Amino acid sequence: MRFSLSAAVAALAAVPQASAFNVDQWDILAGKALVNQIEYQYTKPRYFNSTCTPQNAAIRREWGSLSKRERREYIDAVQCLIDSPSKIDPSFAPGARTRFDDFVAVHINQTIFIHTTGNFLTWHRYFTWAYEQALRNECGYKGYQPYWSWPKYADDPLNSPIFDGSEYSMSGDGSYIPHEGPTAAPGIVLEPGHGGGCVTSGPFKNFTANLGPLAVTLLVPGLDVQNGTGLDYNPRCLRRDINVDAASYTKIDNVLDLFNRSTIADFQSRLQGDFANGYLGVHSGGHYTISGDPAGDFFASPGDPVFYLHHSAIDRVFWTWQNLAPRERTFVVEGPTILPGLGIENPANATLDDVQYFDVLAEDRTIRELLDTTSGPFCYIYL
Ligand SMILES: *[C@@H]1O[C@H](CO)[C@@H](O)[C@H](O)[C@H]1NC(C)=O
Ligand SMILES: *[C@@H]1O[C@H](CO)[C@@H](O)[C@H](O)[C@H]1NC(C)=O
Ligand SMILES: *[C@@H]1O[C@H](CO)[C@@H](O)[C@H](O)[C@H]1NC(C)=O
Ligand SMILES: *[C@@H]1O[C@H](CO)[C@@H](O)[C@H](O)[C@H]1NC(C)=O
Ligand SMILES: *[C@@H]1O[C@H](CO)[C@@H](O)[C@H](O)[C@H]1NC(C)=O
Ligand SMILES: *[C@@H]1O[C@H](CO)[C@@H](O)[C@H](O)[C@H]1NC(C)=O
Ligand SMILES: [Cu+2]
Repeated sequence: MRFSLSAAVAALAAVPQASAFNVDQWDILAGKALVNQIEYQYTKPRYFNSTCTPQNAAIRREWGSLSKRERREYIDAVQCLIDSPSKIDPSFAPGARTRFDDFVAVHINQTIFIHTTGNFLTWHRYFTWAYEQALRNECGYKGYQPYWSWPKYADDPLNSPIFDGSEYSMSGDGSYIPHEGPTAAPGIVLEPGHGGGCVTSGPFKNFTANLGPLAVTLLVPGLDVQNGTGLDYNPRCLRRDINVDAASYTKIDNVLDLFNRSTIADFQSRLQGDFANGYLGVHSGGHYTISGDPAGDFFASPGDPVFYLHHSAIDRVFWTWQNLAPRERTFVVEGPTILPGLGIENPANATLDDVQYFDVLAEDRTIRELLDTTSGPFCYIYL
């Protein structure tokens, strides 16, 4: 029973996308991960009373494998969040106007506690899930959060179904403003792209970013950091500078390189880059493929709607890595509780029982509850 089910799921994992576009090595490993996750459910620790199984879980799919109609349903739901009023306390985030802004505000406030920290992967997993829940529960979306499989488009991101600027895309590049390339990480300066101005095509061409920026990396005249917390009202156009130099760090070899790293510490630090050795990594690589404002801002990056496709892909990397060896890689955490380099001596290290705060976005949860995509609050898998 178990064996034939695994075989069926493996076949299922390989088939649906095959006719639409090329299946890559990551897709094949994701299929193996799914088979392992199915087997692991019988022996995994029962921390929670979840009725979720990998077989009844929601399936998150790649943007390019969605039909045009499915992409439009997603885009319309995002537009609904943008058109819905904020629920956050205005004394906390005075500049939040929309429900979409609430997510940006919580990310800005938590930035120094959720990057290069032990909770980086689980925090962003839960954040992306909360966004998916808002699309479904508040905006009538019937699908699930799609992801952006960067390697499929890394040679030419502008001609991808994500950025081609059509009404079925997440909008295209900004208009061209001559500028220098961004410093994407300490010591890593990228070639500039051909944008830098406001996004002029696709569903989000008239989108207004309200919060931030706090850490501007797009070097165009007149784009100024916001002083204070970054949570004040600062309406401006969405700018992008689609960057093929950054995309080179998201090619398939950069993804595959992660899966044989046997410890969570090695895996997550390679994923977030090795800046001292000039290596940007897939996480920053994806952010800087978008570039611009707010996408190139470490604090306010969720203010570009494509953020959630990127972080769903980061989560798929994490999910694949975990389920290639689920017994050893599911309930593990390692790393500090605050961004290193802020002058805090020997900060506490993250533990499985650390509580993650999400304000009005979602219930507080421990890291332990956020490590298995088929228990705790979650019930999804990836194809
Ligand atoms: C799971 O269910 C059992 C029996 O109903 C209950 O005693 C236990 O507290 C529940 N555990 C959690 C984590 O909810
Ligand atoms: C985040 O928000 C809380 C609640 O308003 C506040 O106490 C805290 O100082 C904020 N953190 C940062 C880093 O701004
Ligand atoms: C763009 O947004 C402005 C301000 O919200 C609005 O007045 C205008 O009608 C919008 N244009 C389009 C094409 O949606
Ligand atoms: C932020 O503060 C600096 C220094 O006081 C000032 O030069 C800059 O104009 C301020 N930026 C904004 C957007 O107000
Ligand atoms: C990763 O591990 C797999 C399975 O153990 C092995 O087949 C593959 O060659 C390894 N890849 C690298 C790059 O080490
Ligand atoms: C955190 O973990 C690191 C690496 O294992 C260790 O060197 C450090 O002492 C730990 N910090 C605390 C406060 O326990
Ligand atoms: Cu982040």
